[in-house]
Amino acid sequence: KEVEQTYIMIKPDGVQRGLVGEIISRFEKKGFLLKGLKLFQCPKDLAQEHYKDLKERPFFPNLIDYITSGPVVCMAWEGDGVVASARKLIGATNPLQAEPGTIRGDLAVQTGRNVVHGSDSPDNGKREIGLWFKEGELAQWESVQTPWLIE
Ligand code: DAT
Ligand code: MG
Repeated sequence: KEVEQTYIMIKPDGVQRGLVGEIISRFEKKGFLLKGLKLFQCPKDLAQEHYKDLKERPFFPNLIDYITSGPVVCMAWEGDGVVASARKLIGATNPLQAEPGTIRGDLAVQTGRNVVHGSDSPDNGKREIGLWFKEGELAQWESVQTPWLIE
């Protein structure tokens, strides 16, 4: 069975606010495996494809402007249960409703500036990693920590 992967992205507000290290740290410390990482200026068509399920929503144009307003940090993280666990680490879409201890609960106040994205299902994890990373951009490696995290 394939190991589960999720697409995590630090949005332009997270980059501008100097939260890149802090956000990466949360996933690193949890014990997931980093498979891909890059700073990237997202073109409009990619942002639209990424959020295509939301294209009829009134906030869609704003969302696309926001995501393309500056560089983002693209990440692929791997591990059993990583999709749901990353969503928990990230917290609710509206940061005012996100629990303290979550990334959005601790670091953001508005839905339109909620600093980070995480895939909502393993299928979307695969789809989004395929969208944001090119062939050869993911690293094949094993962490020396793995035997100390997984029995
Ligand atoms: P999430 O990012 O928690 O998966 P989502 O997939 O429903 O949430 O929406 C994607 C992004 O779109 C979200 O992070 C911020 C924006 N968004 C969602 N609902 C919104 C709303 N009601 N008003 C403004 N922006 C919204
Ligand atoms: Mg979503």
